[in-house]
Amino acid sequence: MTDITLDQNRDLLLVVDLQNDFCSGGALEVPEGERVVPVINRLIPAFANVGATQDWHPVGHSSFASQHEGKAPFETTEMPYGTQVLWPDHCVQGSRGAAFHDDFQLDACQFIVRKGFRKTIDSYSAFYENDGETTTGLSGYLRERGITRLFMTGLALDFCVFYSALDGRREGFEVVLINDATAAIDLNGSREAALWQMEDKGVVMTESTNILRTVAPEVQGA
Ligand code: VGL
Ligand code: ZN
Repeated sequence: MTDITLDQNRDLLLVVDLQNDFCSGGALEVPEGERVVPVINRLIPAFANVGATQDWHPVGHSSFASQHEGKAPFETTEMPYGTQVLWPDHCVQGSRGAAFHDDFQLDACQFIVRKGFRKTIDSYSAFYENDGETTTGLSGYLRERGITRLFMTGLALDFCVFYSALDGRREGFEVVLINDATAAIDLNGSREAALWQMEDKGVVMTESTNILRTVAPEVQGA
């Protein structure tokens, strides 16, 4: 695989939803989600620009199956903005499950975008809520900082990482997916579908070693 040389002025490492509820034992666990934590920690020192997203739902959020009579987690329902997967209650604001994984080097993050805080609408993407219109403000923020290329990591590959990557493309950013720094929920083949659609939209696929190989040993991280 080809090496990717970073341009510190314009590249940003985006860490999506590296929260307890998406790791083993969490309310919406991604199988072995925590496996990505050391990979991401190794990548962090290689980047001058690092940011994170945090899934941040109020109690009784409309994406929770518990709010829909007769519905079980992982079933779907129709919302005014389209079809919505219903999830177990997860990432409730202020809860232990919503906190970042303890080992994640959060101190390196220059910003945290919280999303999913409006009770009646879910938000997978770091850029837009699930209506595809309501913005989080992230693209304006990144543009003002001169960022043009996003390196995507975190959880879950087939939901929040996927929608963030596609919206990043839609907003005109170059997007690179660091495969071994993500893990999938994989609901009904959603992992394969996400990978295929990302490639189709011009998301570049790579592995962390293709980036780490190009940086000096002293910044290759822990
Ligand atoms: C996510 C489902 C619900 C994610 C967040 O971070 O991928 N997935 N909320
Ligand atoms: Zn959520």
